[in-house]
Amino acid sequence: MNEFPCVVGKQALVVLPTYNEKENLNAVVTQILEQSDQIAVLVVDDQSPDGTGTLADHLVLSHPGDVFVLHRKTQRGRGLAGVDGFRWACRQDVSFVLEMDADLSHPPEFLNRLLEAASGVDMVIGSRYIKGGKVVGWGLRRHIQSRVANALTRLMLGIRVHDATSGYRCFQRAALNGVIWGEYLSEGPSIVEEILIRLLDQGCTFREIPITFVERQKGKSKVSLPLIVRWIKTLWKIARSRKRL
Ligand SMILES: Nc1nc2c(ncn2[C@@H]2O[C@H](COP(=O)(O)OP(=O)(O)OP(=O)(O)O)[C@@H](O)[C@H]2O)c(=O)[nH]1
Ligand SMILES: [Mg+2]
Repeated sequence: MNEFPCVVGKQALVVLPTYNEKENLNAVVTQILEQSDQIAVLVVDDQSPDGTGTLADHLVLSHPGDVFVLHRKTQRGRGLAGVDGFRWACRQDVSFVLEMDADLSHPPEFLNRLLEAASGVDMVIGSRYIKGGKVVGWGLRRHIQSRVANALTRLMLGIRVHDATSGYRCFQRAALNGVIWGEYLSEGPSIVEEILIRLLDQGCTFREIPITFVERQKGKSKVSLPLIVRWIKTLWKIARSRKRL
């Protein structure tokens, strides 16, 4: 399958990193496309053992021009996949690039609100932690984990974003293009914070809008203790590398 076709006649492209999301992919892609005929989707799969990549190929065939897939063959990682997906997206003739998780934690109903809020700013963050934002389905431990991750990010990077760890975002393609071609430290989920800080350091503007985050109903989370430890170490490296600039 040609991995570098073009997105034609769309306003926005959603980058959707996937690893073992076979149970969610059809639903999330269908719901995204239902929101607007101006939105296309790029699935970025890391050779998921459960066959998510094959399902993505079928979706490309059943939604020509609306769904695209990038099959990564090198080292897997949420961060590596995100950067490759954004680089692919930045080569396309779209005004906006969005990112979201494929597990339906980021409800596609908010896509149009993110896009509407993006006029006049470089980046819109779908926030759980401003008035109107919500999380559904988490126990106390997950709430604490997420709040601590946010506080740590804000402290270590010295930023005042309410939901600095949110991976539900919309970027002006031009702004993203200005930061995405450099070297990144993150192989894993800290890519969310690393891209955020790159944009802020470039003087990019942002706005947060409330979203509802829904705990995944199907498939398994890829978050584990070693991944959290690596996230903290990489965040530390990101903070130190900024001080050296
Ligand atoms: N391509 C790719 N995608 C990944 C990888 N790890 C995670 N993802 C995707 O990144 C998104 C977020 O991963 P999740 O496992 O849901 O992690 P999370 O949303 O940070 O945490 P939870 O709230 O526990 O679900 C999902 O769409 C995953 O399929 C990876 O190594 N490669
Ligand atoms: Mg998730």
